[in-house]
Amino acid sequence: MKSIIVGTAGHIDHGKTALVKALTGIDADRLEEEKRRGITIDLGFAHMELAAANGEKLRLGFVDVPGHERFVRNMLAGVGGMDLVLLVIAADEGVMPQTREHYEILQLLGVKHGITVLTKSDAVDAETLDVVRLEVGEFLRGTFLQTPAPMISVSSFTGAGLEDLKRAIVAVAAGVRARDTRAIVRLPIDRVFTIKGFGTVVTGTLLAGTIHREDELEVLPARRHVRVRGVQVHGHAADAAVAGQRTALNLSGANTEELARGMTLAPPSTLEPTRRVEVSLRLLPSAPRALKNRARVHFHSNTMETVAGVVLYERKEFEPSLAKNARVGHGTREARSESTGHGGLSPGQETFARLKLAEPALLAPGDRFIIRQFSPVVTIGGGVVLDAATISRKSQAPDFLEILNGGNPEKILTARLARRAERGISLLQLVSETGWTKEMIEEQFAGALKTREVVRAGALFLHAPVVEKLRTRMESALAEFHKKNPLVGGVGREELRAKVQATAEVFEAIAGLMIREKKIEVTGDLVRLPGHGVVMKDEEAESKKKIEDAFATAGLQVPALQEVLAGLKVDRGRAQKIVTLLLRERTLVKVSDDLIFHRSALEGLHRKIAAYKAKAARIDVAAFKELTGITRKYAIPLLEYLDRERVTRRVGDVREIL
Ligand SMILES: Nc1nc2c(ncn2[C@@H]2O[C@H](COP(=O)(O)OP(=O)(O)OP(=O)(O)O)[C@@H](O)[C@H]2O)c(=O)[nH]1
Ligand SMILES: [Mg+2]
Repeated sequence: MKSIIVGTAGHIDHGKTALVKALTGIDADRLEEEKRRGITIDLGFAHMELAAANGEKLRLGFVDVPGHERFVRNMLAGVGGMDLVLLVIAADEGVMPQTREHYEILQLLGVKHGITVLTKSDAVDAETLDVVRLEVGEFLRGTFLQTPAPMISVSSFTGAGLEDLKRAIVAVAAGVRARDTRAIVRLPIDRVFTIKGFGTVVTGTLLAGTIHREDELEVLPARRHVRVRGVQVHGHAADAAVAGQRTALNLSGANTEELARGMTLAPPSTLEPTRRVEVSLRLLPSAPRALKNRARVHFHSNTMETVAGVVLYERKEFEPSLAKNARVGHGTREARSESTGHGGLSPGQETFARLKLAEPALLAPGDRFIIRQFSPVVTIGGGVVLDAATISRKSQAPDFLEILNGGNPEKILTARLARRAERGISLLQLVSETGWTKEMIEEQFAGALKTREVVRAGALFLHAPVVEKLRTRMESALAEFHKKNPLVGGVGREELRAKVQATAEVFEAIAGLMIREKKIEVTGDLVRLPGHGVVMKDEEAESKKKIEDAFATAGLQVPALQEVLAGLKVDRGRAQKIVTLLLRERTLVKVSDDLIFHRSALEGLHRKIAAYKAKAARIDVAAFKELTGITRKYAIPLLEYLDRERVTRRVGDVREIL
């Protein structure tokens, strides 16, 4: 079963609501004021089912919009989810101002499927109808509604043409692509109300994904968590609503005052509201004047609206051949001229821009939007959101935006990866930046991971050139260290990480990679280049063994270091270096200025304390001495060591075992 959203558009009084009623039997004008004044003020909804050509059921959700010029903002809240639009033009009036304005909006929003409906055919004679047909055909030329898109004349009064219209809807609907299943669930709210005995209900057109009963969702930008108590699709209770359906949700966790049109429901902690978006922006050829850099405009996207400041980037000439097409984004490189500075955007032109929103909104790349002049309020342009996760205050590189605009998911992901440079980016961050599911992202990266263009580093993805850079830094840092410290076994991890300037996560990932490739070696805490580090002469190696053994056999009753060194064949200086080496390797551990222990002895101590903890939560010096069999001389520094290691904590005269 296919579900699509059919929207109306057109001038006031041209018979949109009457047509929806003639088709569905439902009066979409639900407000008392609408009924009294005989006009539509806010969005209206209806639904019906038709049989598709293949015999399957076709579910149609209708969104009926107001034609009055004062209510264009309500129309904009409804137009976002439309798959197929009925452009309604009364045969006795022809093309009127809001016919044009609505039609321009539909094109800016990238609506691809539609039917032109000439209403009130009963009110004109056949000749007039023919003339209107020609006029309207001319008006539509070069756009998504030009022939072969159907143009059908109907009368909602006599029913003439309605069957033709239904057939045309079925035919056009067959070409409507199913909603994106690779995108994260998003339901922009268009209505909020209460039903007695039910509580809070919100409605909207589900843009992507599936919402089930009992799902936990987050209301954004309010960041309120709610639970779905019930789902209704087309007025009937359902277990789930799927993308492309008019959806009503009964929610717990929020009351009507806390929810409003313009907010969006999404999975919890997945998507981020923003106040800055990078966009591709087109000014309508009919815009009254050029759009100045830093102009303020009204911004509408999905069901939300706010005020936005426009920062124009390098200008992109708008291809004349596209001028009447619905193509707003996805411009080609050729469509962009050289930088023309910030002289403003002329009518008919297209450019990249940054929009600064007065309030945070949940927007995702690919979302279409409309801008209206601040005052007087008229529709002047629109475009597509390219990036809603601007990580820099500076202008984005045009190349980056060009790739986002290009629409190739793999290239987009790689560009987003490259933008994060040394920090890398996690799968969850990518989900939040793109609005795509994890599965979609992993699938898109599969090829690049194989060719090593993208490298997976723990929870992070890194771009290959960045990995290369870090690897080079690591190698030169190590080479330099070995040159300066020929007798030392390697650099400590933290020291090396600081030199490489990588986060802990990225550093570990790169190190892991290099270990597997045998480009570096690691012993304990020390990292070195293969073949580097300590090259010991026989007597040095023998001395090293002697020192190690002396401490290993001593247990916790360690000898003084000087005593051990005195018995060696090598001189003082070299002996000291060997001790440094053992300390770096963490074979030996310095516990106080004059006490050094073998690692194995300390490990034994840790085990003893752990076992003791099973009997008592606290230990004092006497008990510690008894437990370890050592004198006060060793006991005090060892206890202080344990405090530092957070194995124990001193409380007065005793130690709490942690
Ligand atoms: N003769 C005739 N009149 C019609 C037909 N359809 C609608 N009308 C009349 O046209 C007027 C406007 O109809 P609506 O359906 O409310 O128009 P609308 O486009 O929804 O108007 P708004 O929502 O306010 O923009 C009403 O008085 C209808 O009775 C038709 O097929 N034939
Ligand atoms: Mg109406």
